[in-house]
Amino acid sequence: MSSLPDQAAVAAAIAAFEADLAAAPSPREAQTVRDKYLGRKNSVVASWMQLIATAPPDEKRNIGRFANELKAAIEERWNAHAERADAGARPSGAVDITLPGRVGALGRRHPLTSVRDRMEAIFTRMGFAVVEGPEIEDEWHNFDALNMPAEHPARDMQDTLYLATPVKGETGRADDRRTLLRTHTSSMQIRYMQAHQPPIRIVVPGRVFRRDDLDLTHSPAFGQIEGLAVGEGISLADLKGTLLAFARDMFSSTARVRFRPSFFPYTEPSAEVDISCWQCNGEGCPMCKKTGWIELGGCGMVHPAVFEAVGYDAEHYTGFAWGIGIERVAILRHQVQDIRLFFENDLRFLEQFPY
Ligand code: 2NL
Repeated sequence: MSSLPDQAAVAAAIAAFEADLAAAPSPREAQTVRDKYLGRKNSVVASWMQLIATAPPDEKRNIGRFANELKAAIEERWNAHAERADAGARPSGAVDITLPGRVGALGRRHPLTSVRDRMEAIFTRMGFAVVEGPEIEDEWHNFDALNMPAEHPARDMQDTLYLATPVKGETGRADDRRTLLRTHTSSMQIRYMQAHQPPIRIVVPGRVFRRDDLDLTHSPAFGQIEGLAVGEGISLADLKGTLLAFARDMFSSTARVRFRPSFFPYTEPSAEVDISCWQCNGEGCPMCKKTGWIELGGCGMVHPAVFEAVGYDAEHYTGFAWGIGIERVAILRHQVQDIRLFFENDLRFLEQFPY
């Protein structure tokens, strides 16, 4: 048997490994070199380990130490070699096209924005133009012009958010100069009628404000889409057809609508519009609270006093108008339990909606 391994033998084996590895022409050959020194059977390290069994007792420890030293030295050199080979395999800065793609985080529209866009699209296809207006209004555009005179209860401080900044009023009356956060987008329809002659067909989406506390179904700020059509010979049938077409497009192609008599100062006659429940087709279920109907919004034929306020000939023109809440439509479409979720911007909620 050859002489037992010593420190010189360790150095010699390392040098031999380095020379063999440098001479290896391919990764496959390099692997063979590694196995020759580190493999579990018949390798240099393995044969040194085997010597321990037959060596004199006082040599066993040293042989083990040298074998482990050699093993660690070769592993270190092999790992360094593998890293170099890896880095050399592609030019630095190049993209490794074998890696899975990295998908950038995509944002999405807020569910209220999607619903509003969808509502606008439906009315736009029916020939309505989309118009927007100021959130800060004067009392004349928000109340007087809509047949709500100074004593009207809706003008109360309890219901409406007044601002400290006065504007130049329309009538010159003292209270006409107060400003407020608009309670509906009707005030913009008034502005539009002042600036345009019939025929007109517009929808006015936007944020409106009421002095309400936040709860499951109320928010002091919410979105609305109001619509207005004015022309010659426009009738209640046109209003019904328009809202039925909207309900079928927005909720269900087989939906029916019903009109319940109601009251608004700015329409006569006035009605609440209900849509047949699209979950149970009017049979009665939890969604419609067993009534078969779901309330959509309010509507009516424009009151002659409104036409007079904007200078239209109320004998010559007729028109219809409606108001629908955007959150309400979103709550119904997506079956959301709490209106506050729309305003909290918690991504766990928002990410549940389609783009
Ligand atoms: C509701 C009720 C409604 C209108 C809004 C309107 C606008 C003008 C003239 C006449 Cl300029 N009417 N808008 C009419 C009826 C009802 O909204 O409860 N909305 C959620």
